[in-house]
Amino acid sequence: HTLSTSFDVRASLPNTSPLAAYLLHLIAIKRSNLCLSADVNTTAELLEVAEEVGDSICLLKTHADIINDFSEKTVRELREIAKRKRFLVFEDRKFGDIGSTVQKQYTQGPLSIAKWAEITNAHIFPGPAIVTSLKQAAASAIASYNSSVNTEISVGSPSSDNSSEDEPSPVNGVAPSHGVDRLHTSTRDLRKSSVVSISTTISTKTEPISPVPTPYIDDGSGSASSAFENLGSTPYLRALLLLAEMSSEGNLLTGEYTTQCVEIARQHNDFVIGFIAQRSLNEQESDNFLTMTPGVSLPPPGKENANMGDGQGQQYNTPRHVVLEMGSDVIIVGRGILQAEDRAAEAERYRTEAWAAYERRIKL
Ligand code: 6AU
Repeated sequence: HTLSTSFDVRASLPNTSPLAAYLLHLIAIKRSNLCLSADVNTTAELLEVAEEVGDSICLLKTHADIINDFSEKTVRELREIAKRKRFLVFEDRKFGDIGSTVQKQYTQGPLSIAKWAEITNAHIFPGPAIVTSLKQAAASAIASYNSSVNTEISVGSPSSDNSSEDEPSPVNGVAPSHGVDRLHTSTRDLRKSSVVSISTTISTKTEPISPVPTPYIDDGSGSASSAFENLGSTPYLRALLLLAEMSSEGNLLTGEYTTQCVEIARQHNDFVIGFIAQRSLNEQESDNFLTMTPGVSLPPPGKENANMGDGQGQQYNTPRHVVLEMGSDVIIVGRGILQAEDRAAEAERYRTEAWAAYERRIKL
């Protein structure tokens, strides 16, 4: 029944997790069910394409492990663009290991995905513990971040020069932006055996867990519309997509495997917000999963019969086919946009096509 229901109405259905509701509203406000797959190899290219197409997308998907110079700067600047242009970030990590290992892969290492991506994805071939483990890791990563910005410990005897008191307090769980200054402050205080904030160390080591962008806040750009204002406040949230089907030729995610995936998602619909799939898998009355579909491209104008593949197993369908005929909600487009001469214009072409297919599907 989600096929004929608008994104706005779906945002308000019972059992819709806060992040899914937020994304559904964001999609409706931006009139964009387009996710850019930003498969680029440098931070500069990532930021450039995010600026160029940010207004046209609801979601930006990354493969952080293909960015040669991925660093804290990559994350900080991407988050700044995401906040300003109002899109969520989805790290396409495709987790696929035992629970204990995926927890570490999600929260540790040079990528520390849980700190900066609202959404990530996982295969279910290791069994359902991959979902519960990622859910647990997301919860504790957020809790530890929140406590890091709120907790102070006393090291030795407090001195009168307690400069940590002068630091701006976190607003809404958001760490102060001048983390490096705070590190210097804490080092000085530590030498003096003064009061040191735990947050100082944690929030300067890596970019703090970012909040979901808050479109309702006027960021000074003058572009906050009343619709964005109505979207309301969203706390730090993380969510998961399960790979239920793939776009590549000869893949094994079919039949009973896909059915099992949907079952697992239903049992954890507070964390699993949807699927990577080629068609809607919402079958039960209570299902309200978001379907996100990769393997989407538009043939260049005048070449409607062009071969729809990349010669390496990828299979492409049009936005209209996946959204209108297969019931998908969000199209994921990489090279179709990245290789265009005018990427902003091409993103708009995809957004318009996918949105028209959605409006036709719900018969607006
Ligand atoms: O549009 P493309 O072909 O340039 O890029 C498609 C993007 C790539 C793939 O890693 C990803 O979508 N992808 C996925 C995802 C999103 O999980 C699943 C799948 O079945 N096929 C697929 O292409 O970044």
